[in-house]
Amino acid sequence: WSIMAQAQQPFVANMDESKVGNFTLPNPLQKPDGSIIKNKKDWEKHRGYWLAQFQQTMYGKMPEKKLKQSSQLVSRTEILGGKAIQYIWTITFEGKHSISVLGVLPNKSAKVPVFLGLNFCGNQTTNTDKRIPIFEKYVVCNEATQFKNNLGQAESRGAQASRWQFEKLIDAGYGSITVACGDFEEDLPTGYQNGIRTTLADQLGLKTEEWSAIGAWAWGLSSMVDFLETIPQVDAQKIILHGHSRLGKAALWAAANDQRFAAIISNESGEGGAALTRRNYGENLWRITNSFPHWFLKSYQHYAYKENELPFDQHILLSLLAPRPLYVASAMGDQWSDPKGEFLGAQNTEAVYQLYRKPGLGTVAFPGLNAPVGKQVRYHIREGKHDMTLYDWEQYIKFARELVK
Ligand code: GTR
Repeated sequence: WSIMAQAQQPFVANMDESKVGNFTLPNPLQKPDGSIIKNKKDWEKHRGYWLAQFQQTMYGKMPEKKLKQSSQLVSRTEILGGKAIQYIWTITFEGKHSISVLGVLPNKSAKVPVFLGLNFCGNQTTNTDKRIPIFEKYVVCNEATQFKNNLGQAESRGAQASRWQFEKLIDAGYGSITVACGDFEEDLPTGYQNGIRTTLADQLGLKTEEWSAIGAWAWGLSSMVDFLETIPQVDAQKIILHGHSRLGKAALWAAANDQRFAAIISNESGEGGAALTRRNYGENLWRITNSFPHWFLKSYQHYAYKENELPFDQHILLSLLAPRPLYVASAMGDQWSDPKGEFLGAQNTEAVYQLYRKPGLGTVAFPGLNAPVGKQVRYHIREGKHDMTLYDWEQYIKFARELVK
């Protein structure tokens, strides 16, 4: 069977652990000349090499220039019985591209740590408050009554509220900040045309094909840090970045490039996220680059069924987050994301975390259901489907309390 013939067959994901195949992971500490990095100083000199590999092969370049942002407070409203203030801001980059940011912060003047994450389907899906404008761009959600032709309807208010848990966060002393990923780039192959890769191409100094939708979302997350640094109620040293699924992939890429994120949570980010690409289980490189060609550089497709030739694997992306707290989570009912591959991605960061005298996962045994393992690098697999649930949030709040001080 040639690779071409294999790629032309209808895709059937391997879900059989005995058919995963053998592979050797690249060593994050090994330099191209074969020498091995032994301390954090040398790792810090070398990490740019790995970033460049991911930039050239997978997610594309990241713009280095900072843009001029102007922000406008659209509304400020007491919510949750006065416990919290809901903010809506419009941010405009270089006078050319505007986005809408939703913030829910405790109703007090002290600076608070915040959870920051992109949402899939518009800020109005996080909460039923009618003041939140309905997102008017293309979204991947399409449930019959809530969305029509991939556009949010009035019924979409609060449609994904369980993924946000604002009240839990407020009660625990955290704020929450979110933006729709589509405000930076709509999630479809032509999305770049009215996204920042096009509207800000001159200012950012990159051609659209030099980077990707995941790159654009990741850049958006970094631009949110620039913005949050200007908000007096936010402790910008304590931004906990989270992302579910494709937005988890973007969160990991953002935090690899931008060290200002204090901690990172990858919720079921799967293929192209926390899961090892060399494991043939669930979604694979061929499938993801065919279903979502805009997420990565075009050239990434060349590694389909040649994953062993990749210069890196996703454990190295996760290692680029060291020494910051990292939480990787899976769901039993989400085999498509390859839970074991996500676990191994997290586990194989150990060599780099140890350079900082930080424990990695500290176990090679795959844990049972709803039984988090690790400390600085943490992992759980919960029961249930592909989602971000109250159970997940309870673990993330605990993680933030213990490690983001
Ligand atoms: C799936 C995709 C996954 C994951 C997921 C999601 O269709 O195959 O890689 O990103 O979508 O974002 O929910």
